[in-house]
Amino acid sequence: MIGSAVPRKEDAALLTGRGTFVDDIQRPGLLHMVYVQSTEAHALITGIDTSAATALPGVVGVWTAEDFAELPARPSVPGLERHYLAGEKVHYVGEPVAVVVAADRYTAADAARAVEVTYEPLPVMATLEAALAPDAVPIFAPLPGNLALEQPVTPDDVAAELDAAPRRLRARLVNQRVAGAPMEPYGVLADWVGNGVTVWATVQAPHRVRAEIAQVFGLARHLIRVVAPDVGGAFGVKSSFMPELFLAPELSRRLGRPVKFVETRREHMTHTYHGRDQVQEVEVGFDENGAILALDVTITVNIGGVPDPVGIGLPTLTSYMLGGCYRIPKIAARYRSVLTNTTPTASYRGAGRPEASFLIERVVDLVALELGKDPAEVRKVNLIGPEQMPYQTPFEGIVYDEADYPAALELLLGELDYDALRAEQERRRADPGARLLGVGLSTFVEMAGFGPTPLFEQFGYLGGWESANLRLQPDGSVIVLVGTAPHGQGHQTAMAQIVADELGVPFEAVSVFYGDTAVVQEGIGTMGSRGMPVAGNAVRQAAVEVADQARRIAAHLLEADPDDLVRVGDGFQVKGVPDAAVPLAAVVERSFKPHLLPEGTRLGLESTAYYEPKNLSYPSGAHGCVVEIERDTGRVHVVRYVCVDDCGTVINPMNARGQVHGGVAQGIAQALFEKVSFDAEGRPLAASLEEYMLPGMLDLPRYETHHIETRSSFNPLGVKGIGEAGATAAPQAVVNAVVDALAHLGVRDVEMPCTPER
Ligand code: MCN
Ligand code: MO
Repeated sequence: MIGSAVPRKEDAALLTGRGTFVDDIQRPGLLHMVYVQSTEAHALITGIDTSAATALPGVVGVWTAEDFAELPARPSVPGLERHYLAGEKVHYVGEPVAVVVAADRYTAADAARAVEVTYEPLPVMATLEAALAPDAVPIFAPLPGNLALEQPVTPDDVAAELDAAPRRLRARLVNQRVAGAPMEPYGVLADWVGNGVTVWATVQAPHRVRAEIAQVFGLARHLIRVVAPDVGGAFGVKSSFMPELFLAPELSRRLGRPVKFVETRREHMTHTYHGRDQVQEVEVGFDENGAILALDVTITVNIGGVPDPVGIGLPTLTSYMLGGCYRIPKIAARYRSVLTNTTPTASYRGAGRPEASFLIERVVDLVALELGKDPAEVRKVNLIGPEQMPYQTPFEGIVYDEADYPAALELLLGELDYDALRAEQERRRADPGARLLGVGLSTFVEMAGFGPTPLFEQFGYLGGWESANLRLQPDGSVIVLVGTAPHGQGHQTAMAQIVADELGVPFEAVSVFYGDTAVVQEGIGTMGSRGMPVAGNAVRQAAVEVADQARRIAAHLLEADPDDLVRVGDGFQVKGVPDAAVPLAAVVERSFKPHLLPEGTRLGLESTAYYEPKNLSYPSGAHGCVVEIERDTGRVHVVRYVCVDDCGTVINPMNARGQVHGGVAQGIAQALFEKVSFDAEGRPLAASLEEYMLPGMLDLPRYETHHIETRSSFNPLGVKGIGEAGATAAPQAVVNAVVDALAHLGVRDVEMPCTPER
């Protein structure tokens, strides 16, 4: 089954409207919670008048920060404990200031609007420049300045190597702020009954939420049930702290009724985390051939008004991946995480790695332009060869697994018909009536399968092990519980494929459950494309262990040595003796009969496995984009998009392709359309989908996808994650194409999004 494009088990329900999302869940006596969000970007709160709101019929109450003073601050990095509601001051437009509970959502929204908050304005620092200016006012009280973190990722500089390089150039690259914009915004429903609480939430890591609720409320974990039901996309933005995860349970406890919170789109666009927002200062040293000799990078990331521990540290991941697919002997990197009066930023599809891939792929194209060489040639000069794998990068602990980067590029160039495109480009340039043609390449590598604890200590729960529990039912069917919390990736299908192969049972006989802490005892969650590399291997391990138990019972039934048995059809057979066979069903039946088993045999066929990888996996590939630019309007059309991806063993080619399509769509969108921006007063300029330019079907090309399958030796399945690869590869493929189309006019860079105005 591994490698087969079987249709997804989850689609029957989702495509016929039978999915169950947080907002679908009803409870008797349900109350609705809405925030009063700050209208100011930076101000002292001088008063909150709730009288008009509480007077509205149907309103249960209005609570402000001081009403939750008893609730311990959410555990986080020491010094960065998150508050639930803004207390003395607000840090960005959209920050929750008060919470209203009413009998229905409309009344709650009306009441929230009726709450009168008075502010004493403070200077607003909506940009990095303003926040770092000498006269800037500190934004977040626990931190002395707006420079929340300044950190070298590498101990030494590369000044000597840059000095020694025959050529060098500098660039300033901007990776703008974007929004994850999942179909379903954030939602929570909490029902506190007796001495325990059930929380349904649109989260990527329910067990993490359970642990945090346990800590804040001083409750034992078994009294808390967190359920991530069907989740309508997350893209990383549903993996960080949200105050409603704690306020809804607390209000439910106080009111003795269930409380639901579901964001509107506008609330989502100002309240839930944004991603990216990095400025990168780069200096690169290279030779006349285009070989890159040294890279020096300073990253400044805008983390918004209240620091999130993930957002603050993401440039560490950017730094690790700065070398891309290339043999760059010396890299020096450092970063600054800066507070501004904007919505906080944290992980968004790729979380730190797309920013690195964008940087190095733009740099390679700049080097090519500078030398008057073809970007494909400069890539060939620098690519790490397959014989160099595993490849130790300049960063400790960052070792690339098996891959053939040059082969991916060759396949891409062939599929693009690259030389013909170059000839066509020349022809178009000479024809004033023709649209300009540009070709952009992106040979990328990204890190997936967030696992090894030592590497991920800084990011807490983003890494670590994953758990799987597998049980053979008496009828031979299989129930698998897995610790991830997928939200569109198709784990029911992919995990069942793994089990079918390892256990020798039909794919249809396997059901996979996840996302409920009462069903799955332990788990970490779905982020960092760890589904297949970490959880997939946990599931595999559980299946291997159960298959081993079954083999021993079958051997007993056949009076043979377990090592002499082979798998046949749906059972076991003594090697070379077709008559000596036993079906799995008989083995399962026997596994529940202690009197017929050897003394000491464990009853049932079941295993719980924890798997933590020793290393990450490094999906890679080569993407190519062809654009046409209208000469008179500047409008960019993506006319072709070709992907070559290597995610190691492909579990489900259709799913893997779907992941690439989705990621590439988001990457093209970042390159051409999307940007979360604020005016100088910190007011959001793109807080709804009228202003925030999500692409539509007609803005996106037909994707041409190809796979190279190089098994990773870093995990037993040989897989690399692919959930974030498309988003990592695409932005620079598009921008490189846009710049390529305009290069003969002297254009060296176009900032994202490459709008007609730009
Ligand atoms: N797959 C495969 N073979 C591989 C690797 C993956 O067939 N070698 C397929 C499998 O079917 C698997 C899927 O791709 O179910 C994704 O697996 P993986 O790459 O391991 O990633 P995760 O399951 O951990 O998913 C997380 C990843 C992340 S981090 C973001 S962000 C993201 C993404 O997935 N958010 C998504 N894809 C998304 N897709 C949807 N629909 N919605 C989101 O919010
Ligand atoms: Mo993610």
